[in-house]
Amino acid sequence: MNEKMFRLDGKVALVTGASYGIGFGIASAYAEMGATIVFNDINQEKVDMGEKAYADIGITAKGYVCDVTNEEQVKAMVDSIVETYGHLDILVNNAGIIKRIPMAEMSVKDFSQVINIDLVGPFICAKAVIPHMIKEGHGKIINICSMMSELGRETVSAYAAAKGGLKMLTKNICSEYGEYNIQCNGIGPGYIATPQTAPLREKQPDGSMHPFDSFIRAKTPANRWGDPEDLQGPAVFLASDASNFVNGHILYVDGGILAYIGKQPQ
Ligand code: NAP
Ligand code: GCO
Repeated sequence: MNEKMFRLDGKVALVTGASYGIGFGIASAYAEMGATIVFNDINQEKVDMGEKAYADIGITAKGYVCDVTNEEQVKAMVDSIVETYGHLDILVNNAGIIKRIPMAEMSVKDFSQVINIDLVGPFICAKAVIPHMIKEGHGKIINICSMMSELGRETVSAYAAAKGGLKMLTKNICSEYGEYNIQCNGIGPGYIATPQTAPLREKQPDGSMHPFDSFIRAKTPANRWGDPEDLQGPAVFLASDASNFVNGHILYVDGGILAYIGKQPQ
């Protein structure tokens, strides 16, 4: 056992939807551990923003304009990465959206869009990289799941269905491709302070805390929201040789929410 097991030197990592937010945090950590970083976003403006954000912290990261729901674009991106760098060792299926609408009021179009990006997208990306990983004799696929892979709550039916499905897709990729030395695991973040959750943390007109903000702090033993940085260590572990016998596992990084009934109201 030595610390090099946690290094990513010589590895090429694709992190989807990583211009900012959780994906940016994970990709930055991979670069610090020696990996070559590539990422995608759905338009050139966001890709340019992302490449500059990485450059501002001393990381060279190539960005691709690619919608994870578009199989042709994903295949072209993955083929370009392999042609450019010779291999693709790590895929983080991070790109995702949420729509907070009561289920009975949600349109099929909105429900389907969330499922498409949050579940079909990871399928498309994993399907594109697996043949290359089989050829290389190794690979790491990390799916960014959610507490909603385990729990429901009002207004997030599509998201919970997608993230629950992503948990089982993770277990199935493990089952089907583990024999090729491909490990597929999930990370289940708790409530993380990113643009996706900004509406849940907005101050009220009177300057008080958003009720959901208070609620989450009371449900979290750590009594705080997580930051993308809280996910960096777990993400490096699952991308490194240190986790070569970990497969089909969802690692919850939630400050203890899933273990806790919640603080008694004072
Ligand atoms: P975010 O700030 O909203 O960032 C999501 C990223 O995904 C953005 O860069 C977005 O690009 C990109 N994206 C969206 N649709 C895409 C598509 N079709 N193709 C390619 N890229 C696409 O979200 P986040 O909070 O960082 O979350 C990242 C992942 O963690 C998501 O899967 C989310 O479900 C999951 N998660 C988040 C939390 C949390 O509390 N924040 C907790 C658990 C799990 P645009 O900006 O161009 O839309
Ligand atoms: C919500 C939040 C959550 C988080 C995360 C929790 O509206 O409940 O957006 O879904 O994003 O998925 O793990």
